[in-house]
Amino acid sequence: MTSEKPTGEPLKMDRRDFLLGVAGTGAAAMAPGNEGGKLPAEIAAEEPHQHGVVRLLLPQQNAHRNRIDLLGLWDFQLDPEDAGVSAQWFHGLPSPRTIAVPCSWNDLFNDAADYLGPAWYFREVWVPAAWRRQRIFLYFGSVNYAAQAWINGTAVGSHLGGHLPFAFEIASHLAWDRSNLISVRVENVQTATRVPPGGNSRGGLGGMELPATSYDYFPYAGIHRQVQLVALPETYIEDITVVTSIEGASGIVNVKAQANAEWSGAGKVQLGTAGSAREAELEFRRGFAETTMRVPEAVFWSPDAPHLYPLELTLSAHGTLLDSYRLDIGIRTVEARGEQLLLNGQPIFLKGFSRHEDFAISGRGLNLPVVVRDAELLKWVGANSFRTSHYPYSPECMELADRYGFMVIDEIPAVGMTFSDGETNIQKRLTQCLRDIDDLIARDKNHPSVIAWSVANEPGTGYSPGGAVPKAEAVAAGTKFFTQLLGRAREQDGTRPVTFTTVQGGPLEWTALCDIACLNAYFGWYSLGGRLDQAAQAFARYLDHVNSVVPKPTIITECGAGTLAGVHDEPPQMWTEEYQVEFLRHYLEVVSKRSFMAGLHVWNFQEFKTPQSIIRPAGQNNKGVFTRDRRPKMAAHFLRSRWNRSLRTT
Ligand code: BDP
Repeated sequence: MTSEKPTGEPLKMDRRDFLLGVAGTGAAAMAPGNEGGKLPAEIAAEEPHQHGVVRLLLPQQNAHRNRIDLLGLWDFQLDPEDAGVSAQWFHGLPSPRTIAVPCSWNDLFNDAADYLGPAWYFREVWVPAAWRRQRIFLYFGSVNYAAQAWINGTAVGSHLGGHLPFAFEIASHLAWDRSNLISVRVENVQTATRVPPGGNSRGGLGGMELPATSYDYFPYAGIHRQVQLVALPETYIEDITVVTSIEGASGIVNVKAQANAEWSGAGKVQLGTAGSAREAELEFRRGFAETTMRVPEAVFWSPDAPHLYPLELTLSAHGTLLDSYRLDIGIRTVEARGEQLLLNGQPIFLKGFSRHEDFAISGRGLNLPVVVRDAELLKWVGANSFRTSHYPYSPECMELADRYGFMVIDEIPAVGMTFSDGETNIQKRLTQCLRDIDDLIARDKNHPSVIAWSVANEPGTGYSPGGAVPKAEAVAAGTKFFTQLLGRAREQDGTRPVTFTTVQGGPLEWTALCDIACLNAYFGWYSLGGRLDQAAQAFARYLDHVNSVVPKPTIITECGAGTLAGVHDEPPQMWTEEYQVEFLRHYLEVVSKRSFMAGLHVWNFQEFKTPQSIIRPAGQNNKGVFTRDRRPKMAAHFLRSRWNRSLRTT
């Protein structure tokens, strides 16, 4: 075990080192995440390319736009031999079973529990004749990880990366006098150049886990969110960007709009509800228009008063409406200034959790009752914030965050980034990360709840003594990587702080590139277990040290202790409910004494599934304050009593 120290080597590596010591092997020695089924070598070696991808505004239905939900029961077949493409399964599956969409496949079928290789989805759909003169797209909210789609046997596109939406334009491949066949080939093979990377390096849990990942959550695979046929008018709104600022009691709302095909013409923005609505004319030139509106005596969005204003944007020609799109916006500002995080010019303290989209049976599939229940429980426990660890969450979850008043740190799936496996791999991961941050900002930029972008979770050098790459070189490669990635986020959105979460003891050169220092800390768990007083002292030293190097607003984005629900002891022992309470009490105490602290997120909101290993009982990470079925542990009651006191109180 490593001992705690305020600087230098990563302090949380003991988990991995311990396992490496026992196993005498890293994940590199193992096949990447494929124990559940035989994988063709070429899939692991050759990354498929992304093509035909169109970015759409979140589909909605109104007088000009239409959509058909394709959720429900689809045909499904695993393809462990990767025979589907050559056997033309896109015309129909040879021996299908039935799957639910959306859902991960892993918890549905015993023979697919750890299977991450190719699998096929198939269904038929009629397209209404009334859509004939429309632009038609096949839209996916999230497919993990690689998706390839066919319409009536013709390939229409492919996409890489889970948790973010994409669409393919399909009108020219549709039949109008019969039903259409949709097939989708999906796989989540773990490779070194994906984001997150698979069990390429040392592995998140030391390379002994099943399936082998480089991260501590289950690599659920499948069609995870909405699938829709979307019909848009010939001239349509491609993008809207709303940026708000505050002048005295007034809200200033800047709206930029993009129409397709460099369209020129007239448009309008209506802000507010009928009766009190304001309007502004838009003049589109080469597809672009902009206006700024003033809302006197505005109600500013905040966790205490998450007020939303409806905003409707329309395009018209010769008095006829061509398209419209509606958003709910919040007027607010967010800023990292000095050592404080400011919302509407006032210092704010984030109380809440880093979370996972995870539930029994549905896996990582969109589960709307759970999305709503989680928002209710967050409110109940007194949270005002969460992080979308370790990937973007569903649009529905983000919509609820706007309505409930949760301040969100919105994160791309860049978990387990390392910098010792060569320039080619690093560059490939960077390409995917840049695509992810572009897509995330495009999807979520108009949510008032999003107060920061996070471009990674716990990147590490990947350095090992005796390895080919010296540590300084790996640190320099990371600096280059994060300079580019954070720079891209700032370029796409100059209105929100950007950050990533640092592993305990990770290189502070990288943290210094961020606007907020986000730290994950596990003193009292992975080190100094059972010695909470010493752990609190080590934690305090660590915070003060980081602050002396990076004097910026600082947030604990993870801290937590594994806890078996219903297990009690006095004095508190590790794994008991009492220990989790005492662990959190110590952390809150240390944090509350430091003015540079701008928040604390407990790891985790709820227990979640993770690869099986000797440190994860029953394949579950037990650091949840709620159980996996969302029942409160003692710590939930403890946090509730602390967090409901006042906004600042930790
Ligand atoms: C952090 C990771 C998170 C893990 C957590 C833990 O960011 O994914 O689940 O630690 O070990 O390193 O519980």
